[in-house]
Amino acid sequence: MTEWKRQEGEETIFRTCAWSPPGCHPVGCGLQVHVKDGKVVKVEGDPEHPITKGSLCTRCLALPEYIYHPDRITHPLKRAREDRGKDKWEQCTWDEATDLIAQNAKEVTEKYGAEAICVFGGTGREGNNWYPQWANLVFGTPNSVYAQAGWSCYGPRMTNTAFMIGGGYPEIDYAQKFEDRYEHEGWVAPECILIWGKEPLRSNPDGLYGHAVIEMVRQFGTKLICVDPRVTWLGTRSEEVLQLRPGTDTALAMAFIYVMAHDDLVDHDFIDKWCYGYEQLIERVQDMPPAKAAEICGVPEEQIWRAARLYGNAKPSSVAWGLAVDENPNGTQLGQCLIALMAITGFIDAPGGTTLGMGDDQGNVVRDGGSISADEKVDDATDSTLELAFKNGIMTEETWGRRIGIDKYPAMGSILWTVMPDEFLKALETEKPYKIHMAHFISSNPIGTAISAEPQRWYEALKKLDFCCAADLFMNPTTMACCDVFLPIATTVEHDGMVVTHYGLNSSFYGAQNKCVQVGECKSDVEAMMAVGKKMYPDFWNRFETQTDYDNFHVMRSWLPYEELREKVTVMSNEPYFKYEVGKLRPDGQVGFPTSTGRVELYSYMYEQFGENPLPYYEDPAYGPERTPELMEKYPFILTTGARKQEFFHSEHKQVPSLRQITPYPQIDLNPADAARLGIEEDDWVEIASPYGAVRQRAHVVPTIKEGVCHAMHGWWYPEEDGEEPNLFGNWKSNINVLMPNSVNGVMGFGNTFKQMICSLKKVEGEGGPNDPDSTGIFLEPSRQAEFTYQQVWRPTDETQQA
Ligand SMILES: Nc1nc2c(c(=O)[nH]1)N[C@H]1C(S)=C(S)[C@@H](COP(=O)(O)OP(=O)(O)OC[C@H]3O[C@@H](n4cnc5c(=O)[nH]c(N)nc54)[C@H](O)[C@@H]3O)O[C@H]1N2
Ligand SMILES: Nc1nc2c(c(=O)[nH]1)N[C@H]1C(S)=C(S)[C@@H](COP(=O)(O)OP(=O)(O)OC[C@H]3O[C@@H](n4cnc5c(=O)[nH]c(N)nc54)[C@H](O)[C@@H]3O)O[C@H]1N2
Ligand code: SF4
Ligand SMILES: [Mo]
Repeated sequence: MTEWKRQEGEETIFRTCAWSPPGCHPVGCGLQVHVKDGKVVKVEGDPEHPITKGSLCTRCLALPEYIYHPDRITHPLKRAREDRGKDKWEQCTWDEATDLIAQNAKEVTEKYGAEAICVFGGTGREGNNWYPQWANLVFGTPNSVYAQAGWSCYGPRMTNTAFMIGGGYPEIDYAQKFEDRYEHEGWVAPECILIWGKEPLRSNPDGLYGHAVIEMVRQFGTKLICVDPRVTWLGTRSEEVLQLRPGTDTALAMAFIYVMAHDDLVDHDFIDKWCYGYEQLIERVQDMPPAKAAEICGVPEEQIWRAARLYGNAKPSSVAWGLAVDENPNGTQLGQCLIALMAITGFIDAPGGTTLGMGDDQGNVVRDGGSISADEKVDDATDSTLELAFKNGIMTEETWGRRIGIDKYPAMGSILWTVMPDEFLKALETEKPYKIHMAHFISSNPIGTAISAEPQRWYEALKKLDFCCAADLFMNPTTMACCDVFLPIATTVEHDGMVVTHYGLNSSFYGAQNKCVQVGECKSDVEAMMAVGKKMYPDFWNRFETQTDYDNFHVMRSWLPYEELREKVTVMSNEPYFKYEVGKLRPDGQVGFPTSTGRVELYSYMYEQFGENPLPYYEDPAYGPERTPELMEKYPFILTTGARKQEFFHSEHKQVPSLRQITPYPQIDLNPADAARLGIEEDDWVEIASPYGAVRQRAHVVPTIKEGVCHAMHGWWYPEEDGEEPNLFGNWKSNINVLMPNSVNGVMGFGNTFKQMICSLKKVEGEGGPNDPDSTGIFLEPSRQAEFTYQQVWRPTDETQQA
């Protein structure tokens, strides 16, 4: 094994694992970073990395351009409150910047209580790992905010898993936990992978290394089934692509279970021993025979039978479930069906099936294939963030009880440590149940073009706050519009750290992030947090001097002391299969799954407890021909959005030349038949409108998208443009989320319309680009009628009361 740091001529070469910034999930891909005269000169893949074996995607290859980009902020900045929206930033010292943050936080806490502060975090970047700590341990507030309508990313799938299986996160098995990988004794390749609303080649989400799917297809003949309204790259290599109408997935998944039961393609032994509620589930799916699902989903009936049989006959089989599960108000039920499909085959936690992790929902019990027992707990190091906050007098339980929106959505509050986002937006606007005065943004840009639905509302609401600060790397619409202090953050190769897949919920390996260079005065997220923490609650925070102190303090992070991990670069988790048979899944050491029945709950007591139907049911999309027929005349297309592109991570990377040249403009995909009818040609600028607003993107006419459906890119702004208000880097021009409502949620609060809205399309005459003055900020009258939630459709039935 090559050393983690070596000298070759004038270059020092570091072996390290990537996380963020720039944006990525904890995939931990292996890098070799070449440094000359204190500067990164080249980044290449690390052939010795057990998972990625030398391959990298474009974003890591473009790291040098990102690190040394002229627009990158490398010193702390401050700005007078009256200059918000103007480019009137002044450089200041870290001491001054952190003083300003601490002073304001203390003032707000004294006057209104700590809950008047909120901390925004986005998706699983490293910085995002710390936003509950910033909230609960630095500011003592319960209000961490993940601002996506209906908390529609990973949270719903985690909740499905927690309620039905008891914890962890099911992932396809690509021998990712073992050093010898595909050679590992006992490992077998999945014979079939059902890929549902996910494109892992582009997204590598949450620690899944998507390229492994290609490896298994090539080396072991693994067959693929894709459920997707678009034919993706993997789709073209699949046995079946079920091109359904977006948002109708639950009908299709119920029909899959119907076929499995009809043909008796299930593992009765496993079901008898380890599943609860199979009979009720099968009775429920009798409502959804393939013929009915075919009609709802716009998929041939024959194909449903064929695909479900292919899946049901495969031994072993696996399921890759993606974001389309979360971004759907009926997605809780979809997730429920997909977990059932993983379990009734008997291939859950089995080789070549769907792996489970041993982490609890804090992600903190994994060690060397076994759990950390209570007597191994050292001081308060294994306490959760909340326990630490209470114990150290930083936050009281009473303050924790004021977390916004959780009274209305307790299911969400029981699994996730944040506010209920849609309710939080209302709280900002109405100042009820109380007024929020201060916000801190870490790895999230809610006025920008990714996380928020109706960003126009977030913009108005956030501008009112007394004090705002951010920890980021570039100016963006949020920092420009409302921040008073800006803390410059170090990239993944500029600080030490640790990365673990699935945030510890299902770890394949632990990787070291090894510091290679220092840029300006940038600090890591943890260092920035410690700097403010020391000024807020020194008794707690003064115990840490370096990021390594902090990492080693936390069990999830200190599975191996950082100093040892650095030398090894990666250490495999080696988690075994069939953990439920030997008591390795339950905290009490009993066999079975950590649910109340000890089994996989196909009939879910937890759902029932939170007022949700314990069994899956289908509901039509919130917007569409069934529920909003009158709107369809004006908005006849079904709109799905945000399928990932390898060159961008959400709103990021638009300023990196070699990445931007791959896709220089935002694109809306539409079918050639639709394009012909509308007189739209490739590259035409198109105005896309919904009842909430209108924006422009460029037409990409492709047969791979279903007729009547279009797909728009998310995350588009123009960092090369004027950043001052009102333009805000062209934030409103192509931002597809201007068209999306908040508050279209399922019973437990989850789901949004990002993947199943309605829209109209119109060719823009003339030049029509984003710089056409007519195209700036076209808002239609926002209609707030969206609050017809799914609760109004589904009501508890007698059946719910039984059991
Ligand atoms: N390069 C890159 N990687 C990323 C990200 C990024 O921005 N860029 N973002 C990260 C984040 S936060 C996440 S959550 C993951 C998400 O990653 P994935 O889970 O892979 O999700 P998406 O790429 O959004 O969408 C996957 C597929 O769902 C299809 N789809 C659209 N609507 C529907 C529908 O209604 N039903 C079904 N069945 N399919 C549908 C799309 O056509 C697309 O092919 O990616 C992560 N990785
Ligand atoms: N229409 C549509 N919209 C979507 C989606 C979709 O499918 N369709 N997907 C949604 C999903 S799943 C998600 S998760 C959200 C994501 O939304 P967000 O996670 O909020 O993404 P960004 O808006 O790109 O904001 C991230 C900011 O963090 C900064 N940053 C990156 N890495 C770090 C770091 O390690 N530390 C710090 N301090 N800052 C960092 C970046 O510079 C950027 O300004 O977007 C959602 N938006
Ligand atoms: S998935 Fe791509 S961007 Fe993310 S760490 Fe791996 S190579 Fe880098
Ligand atoms: Mo996400």
